[in-house]
Amino acid sequence: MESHIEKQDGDVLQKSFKEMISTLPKGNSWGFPGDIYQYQGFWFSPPFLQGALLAQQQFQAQPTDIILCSSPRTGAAWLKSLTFSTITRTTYDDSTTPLLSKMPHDVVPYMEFDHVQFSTNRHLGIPLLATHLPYSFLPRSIIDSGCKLIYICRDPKDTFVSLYHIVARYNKSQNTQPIQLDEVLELFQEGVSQLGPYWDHVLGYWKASLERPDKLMFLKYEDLAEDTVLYLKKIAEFMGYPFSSEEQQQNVPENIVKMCSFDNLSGLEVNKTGRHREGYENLRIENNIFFRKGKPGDWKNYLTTEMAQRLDQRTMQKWSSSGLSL
Ligand code: PAP
Repeated sequence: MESHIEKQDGDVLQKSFKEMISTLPKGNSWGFPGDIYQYQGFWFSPPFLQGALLAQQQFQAQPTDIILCSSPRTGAAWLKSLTFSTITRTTYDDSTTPLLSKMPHDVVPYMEFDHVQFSTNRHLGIPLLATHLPYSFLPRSIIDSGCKLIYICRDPKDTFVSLYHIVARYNKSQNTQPIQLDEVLELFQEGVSQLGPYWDHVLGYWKASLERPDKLMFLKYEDLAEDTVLYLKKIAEFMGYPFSSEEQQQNVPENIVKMCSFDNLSGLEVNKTGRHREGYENLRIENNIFFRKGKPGDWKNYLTTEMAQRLDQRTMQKWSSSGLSL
């Protein structure tokens, strides 16, 4: 049980955190209750920023850890299920994998949210953890430990459309004001979105991947969708869990890809009717919200040509000198 002193320390921390965020620039939270705040170049909701600061103070990475990094809505759940299935392939099969009863975010928790703050459910012995933190926010121990990182990025147009949908659905479930696509597109372009500017989030990891390619693998959602088996083999190799030729002959990578496909995962009962963070009243969210279409290029169904061109221009402006293209 929490001691009196711990509770007092917690209250003091909470108070100093509240004082600290009251000094930060505030931004539009896309209809979520409360504001988002700009801290060291990125926008955060208060629980997220608090989790980030706690992670920086408390998280101790192990050299064997593998951290799955992403900005929101770029394919983290998919990457979690693929890497988890690869690492545990000799422990579980299609009929016993925890992915049948837990959604990917419950199988590989977010360091700054589910692991540090709630200290729950890190699978002992399974070295995977995830984060949405920008590269410059990663706890020092992650860099110092030399553990491996995998980053997944996505076409900004699809990232935006996916973000728009999850926020719209979440706001609807909370009966808050509906958001307008053109208004939030404007905010996204200006960088005002959870963990935005999106382009800067991607660039931080891209540059680090050029400096430390042995430690940071940079993936694109579109490439993964184009040839999932090929990229899964590269991921397995990078993580230090390569598929043997015997496993390849037995189609082990193909079977993992099938198990983790959008159609399969989104059709599982747990992902249709289960809830994420079930024990936490304000943060509880239906699992099915995380699975929408799972297709590259869906932006064409939502953005006008002019909207798409503006986003592409911003992408050019931000990335052209970095060598990164999609
Ligand atoms: P999060 O940041 O909210 O955790 P994340 O998992 O990174 O989201 O990305 C969600 C996107 O991945 C959604 O894209 P969409 O809105 O364009 O459809 C989601 O549908 C998609 N997704 C989830 N699981 C898979 C999968 N197994 N294969 C391909 N895409 C997937």
